[in-house]
Amino acid sequence: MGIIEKIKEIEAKLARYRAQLLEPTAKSGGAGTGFDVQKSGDARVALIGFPSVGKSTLLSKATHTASEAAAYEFTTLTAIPGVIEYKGARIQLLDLPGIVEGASQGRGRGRQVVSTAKTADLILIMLDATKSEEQKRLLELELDAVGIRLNKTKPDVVFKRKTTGGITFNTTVKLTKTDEKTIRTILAGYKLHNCDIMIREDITTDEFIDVLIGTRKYMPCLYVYNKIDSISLEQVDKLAHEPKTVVISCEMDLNLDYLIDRIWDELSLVKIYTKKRGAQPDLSDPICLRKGATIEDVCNGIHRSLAANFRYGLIWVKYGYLANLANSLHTHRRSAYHIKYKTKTWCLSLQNDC
Ligand SMILES: Nc1nc2c(ncn2[C@@H]2O[C@H](COP(=O)(O)OP(=O)(O)OP(=O)(O)O)[C@@H](O)[C@H]2O)c(=O)[nH]1
Ligand SMILES: [Mg+2]
Repeated sequence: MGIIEKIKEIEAKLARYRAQLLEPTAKSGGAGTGFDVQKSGDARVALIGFPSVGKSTLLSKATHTASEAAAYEFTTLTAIPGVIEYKGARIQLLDLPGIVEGASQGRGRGRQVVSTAKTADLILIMLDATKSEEQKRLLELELDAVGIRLNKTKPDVVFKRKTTGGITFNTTVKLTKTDEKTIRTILAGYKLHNCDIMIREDITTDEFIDVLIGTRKYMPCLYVYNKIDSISLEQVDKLAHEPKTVVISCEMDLNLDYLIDRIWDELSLVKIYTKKRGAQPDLSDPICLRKGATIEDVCNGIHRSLAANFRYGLIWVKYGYLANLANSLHTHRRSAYHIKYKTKTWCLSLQNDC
């Protein structure tokens, strides 16, 4: 075996060991169960951060729920839910205990905190603007360790296990960060000798292992720097220009409205109003669903039994939203639709073609 092959083999092994290292072990408390908080409202947002960054202060400011805030660390010991009411939607904001380095391995209540974070639709990583940049990387590592991938999309890889036939390997793009040999070595390491693989994105070796393991959660995240009242204007300006970042001061009420705006944008909620024939819709009572929701989801949002009996419906859409809607309609297997143009709104007529 040439030196290059040897290096590739070691790289594959390294990637596999890295993934194993991050898997929960029996000793570190198993998979970990989250705090028992009932989901309510249209979406859940979880606050993650080191102790004393101001998570509870934010919950108390942004919602009607009071969560004890104090200058000492670990003030909050359990999950405390509050509700943000915004644009007719109810967003559940979850205050969680502060986590420490090693949380994912079971330190403090870390495992419980990160398991609860997994149940959210959006993660707010709260940081203290007066502390070093290192805190951001450390928190990301903790979440990474429990399989949460922040602001990333699932790698575009099709992986199918088979019982016979060996390995078929195809790519539609040129792989620059890994290669077929490394991937085959990894498959052998996981004792996978029969499977179909189609790679449609320039992935890394670690991302390929994520696909193999299959339990990764890809979640949107906003980085929130609090306590900007205590740093210089230049520093605030620098932080504010980082991607997916909002700078705030809970104590001085700075930028909190903008934070809620950004939370709304990140959640990409879609509002749907129902109406009776010949009547105007009730605009104060929307059904809120995540982007990409299907007609089936809308039916389920009204009543469980509706989807099975759904025959046809009419939809009015604001002009610019038509493309999105048409995309989501495609995902409902029983919908055929045609589009009629009506003055300022589009009207879609939906039919169940079964
Ligand atoms: N200067 C400044 N201090 C703040 C701000 N927001 C919160 N604090 C202070 O930070 C301290 C910690 O606030 P908490 O809200 O208890 O922090 P936490 O993140 O909930 O802390 P744990 O529950 O221990 O994880 C308190 O003394 C707050 O008064 C802010 O915007 N500026
Ligand atoms: Mg707290």
